[in-house]
Amino acid sequence: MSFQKSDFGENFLWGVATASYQIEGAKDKDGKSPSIWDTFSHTKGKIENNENADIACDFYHRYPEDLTLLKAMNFDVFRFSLAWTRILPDGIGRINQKGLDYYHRVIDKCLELGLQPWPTLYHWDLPQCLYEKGGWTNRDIVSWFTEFTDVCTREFGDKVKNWMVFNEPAVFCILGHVLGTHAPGERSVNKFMQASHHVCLSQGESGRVIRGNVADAHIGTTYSCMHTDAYSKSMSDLKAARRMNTLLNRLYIEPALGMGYPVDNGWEALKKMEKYTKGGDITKMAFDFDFIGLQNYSRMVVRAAPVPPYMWAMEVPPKKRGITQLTDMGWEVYPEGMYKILKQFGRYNKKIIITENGSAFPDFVQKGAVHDKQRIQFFKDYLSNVLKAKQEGVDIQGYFVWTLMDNFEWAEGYRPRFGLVYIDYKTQKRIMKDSGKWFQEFLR
Ligand code: GCO
Repeated sequence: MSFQKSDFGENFLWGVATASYQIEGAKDKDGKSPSIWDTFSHTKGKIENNENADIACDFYHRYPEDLTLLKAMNFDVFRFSLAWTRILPDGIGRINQKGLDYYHRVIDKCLELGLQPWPTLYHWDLPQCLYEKGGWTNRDIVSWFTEFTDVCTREFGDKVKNWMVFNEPAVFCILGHVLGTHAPGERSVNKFMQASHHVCLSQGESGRVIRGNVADAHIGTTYSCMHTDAYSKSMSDLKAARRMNTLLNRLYIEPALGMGYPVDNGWEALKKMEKYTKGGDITKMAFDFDFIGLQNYSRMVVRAAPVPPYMWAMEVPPKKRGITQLTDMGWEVYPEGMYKILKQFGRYNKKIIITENGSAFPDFVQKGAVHDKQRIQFFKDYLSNVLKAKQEGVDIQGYFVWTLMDNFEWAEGYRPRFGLVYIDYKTQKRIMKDSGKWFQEFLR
């Protein structure tokens, strides 16, 4: 399908997304305290090549240049996250003015350039000191997180109207608490259940704080979503795919929509959640978000597993299925998955903004340019599936690219490059890739 910008509608929002820990650097600057990601990345063996984001893209100092590049590519929206450790270095209580000042500078630069600032309150960099008190597994985090929300929204609420509570609860709960591949590196199903429940509670409560503090706020929260397919037509594989769908796509959104936990799906383990649920929690988890942030990269093919890595279901990795079209993350390029997951989420009847979509491919600088053809094709194919779902009536009102520039890709370190802008990490030189130029033309 060929398409142009106007096919998406006049008010459709075009943006790019980033996250504090992945780009800012300035690890100890101006009173910032360590986050769980500082600790985790400095623990030997956790990150490819033992890399860390102490410097990353040095966005902390180079934001004027980077935001100017973003504007040059003709986007309207800059999605970024607020580092809790810069604003409340002790997690709660003492406010660090220098941290607030930094985000004021970033926000003011956006406004000066005519970019809309869209902050996310939590993109995984929990203060280490709060982790030491149990982090997401401690129910007190609901009040810690609402305090952080309160400080941020009172401070920035007159300039910033678009807010997102979480980035991808499923990822930081599963990878951080069961698989142990992300900070804080826990491997416990019980901790995962506890953390998930406190995340769902915080989600609703934080939404209410924003609503109370910010006049005319437009409030959302984001979810990592993946269409799930069964590996075979056998009953057991079909059931496994259903359970995986619940874990990946339903567990964190349905409580927010007032539907409670999705216990209707034959995933017995989910009933454990009741252990942590107190009277009134179901109501507290619900909040009338203005939009859902949907983030999609690939799909998952699932089959029944005899042992429970989690939930008696396991992924059949693309390589094992003979898929050759893989990104540098080893993910299958599957544009139809975007369409399918949008149709699934469309059934919730809420406004959707695609708050992340993108791909990592090997990039090379040739005579000062980066010819990333594969990435351009990826965007064309995914965008045409977005358009198809939109034309069939799914209420999609924006699309944000992951990501502005190459950055620290969590456990994978700096190897995968997702940016529209190439970074030379030795010199911090920025080069707009051909994909950035493609958007520049497309959005002109
Ligand atoms: C996520 C995060 C990003 C990642 C991106 C690529 O969606 O996991 O929001 O921080 O870098 O998704 O993996």
